[in-house]
Amino acid sequence: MNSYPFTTLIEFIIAKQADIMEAKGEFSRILYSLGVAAKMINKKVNKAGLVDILGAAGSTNIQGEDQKKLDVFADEQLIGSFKASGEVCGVATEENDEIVVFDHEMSKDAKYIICMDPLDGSSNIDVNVSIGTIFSIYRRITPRGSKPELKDFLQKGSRQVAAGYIIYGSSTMLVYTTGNGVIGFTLDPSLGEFCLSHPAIKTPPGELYSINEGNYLAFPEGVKRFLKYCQEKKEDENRPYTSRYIGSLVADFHRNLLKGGIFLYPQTLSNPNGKLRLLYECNPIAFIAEQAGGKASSGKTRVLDILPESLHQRVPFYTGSANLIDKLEEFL
Ligand code: AHM
Ligand code: MG
Repeated sequence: MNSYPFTTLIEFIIAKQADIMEAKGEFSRILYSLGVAAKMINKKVNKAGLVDILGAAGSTNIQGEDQKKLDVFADEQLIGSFKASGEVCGVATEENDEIVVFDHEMSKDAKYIICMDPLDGSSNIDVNVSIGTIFSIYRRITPRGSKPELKDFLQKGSRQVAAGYIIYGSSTMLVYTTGNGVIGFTLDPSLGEFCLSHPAIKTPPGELYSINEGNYLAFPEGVKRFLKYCQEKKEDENRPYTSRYIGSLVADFHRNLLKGGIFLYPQTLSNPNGKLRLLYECNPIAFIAEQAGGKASSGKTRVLDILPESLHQRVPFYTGSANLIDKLEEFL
């Protein structure tokens, strides 16, 4: 009998292995690899300020290793971990212009590909603000044994078999879905284990809105009208709503997921197609939003129905509680 009062990620994986994806332990191995990389990244993120101080005198740290930007470090950790799992044949990441193909012996028969943003919101690291890792898993289209191709990555978000994020915040959490609800694990730093803390996340109706209002003048008229609606006084509807914006997608989304709210990133002057990337930012978050009972839209269509045309494609992104997305769509 386990004396530790929580179910750890490993215990959960073993218990649920038969229920998820194709019941052959493939997802378990991917999730396990992700958990290991997440702990390595978490350790580095926690030391970010310190590493800067230690690295300030030159480009090497006290062990004599080259100082690496944290997002590059995260990218390398995750790629290394997924490669070692043997279940992933290639990845697309924010850090690499092209797809990264794993062609060593172990992974050539693997049938999954991953799209990921290794460290989203990384400009927030320097100021101690929450950041995250976002991932999205698809079954490849090309035959096993062959090299994965671009078309394996350009699948609609509705074809994701799993997606999730890790938030490096006041605590570190792993939140994911395999299309059967949303589950959250919190890292117990004393044990170094992710522990089941949120067995079934459902997003409540929302009264929070999150947007970078500095871009207001470039917003579509419908978004401007929606913002005015949020700010109007109407006591029986609890308006004005509260505005909360961190500037880290994972942190903004995570708060709204648990408390209820809407996150908006419309087109702007500098990003006429929106800023956020469809494959490794919007799609995984949209999958989680829907699985928690919320919605995700580009303003024109359901995000998960968009057929991607390129790896780093951007899209206007609206996600969160169903009541607020429905209301926004009335204005749009
Ligand atoms: P990044 O991938 O370069 O880190 O940018 C993505 C981040 C998101 O986390 C966040 O939602 C958005 O950029 C914030 O943008 P802005 O600073 O324009 O509000
Ligand atoms: Mg990003």
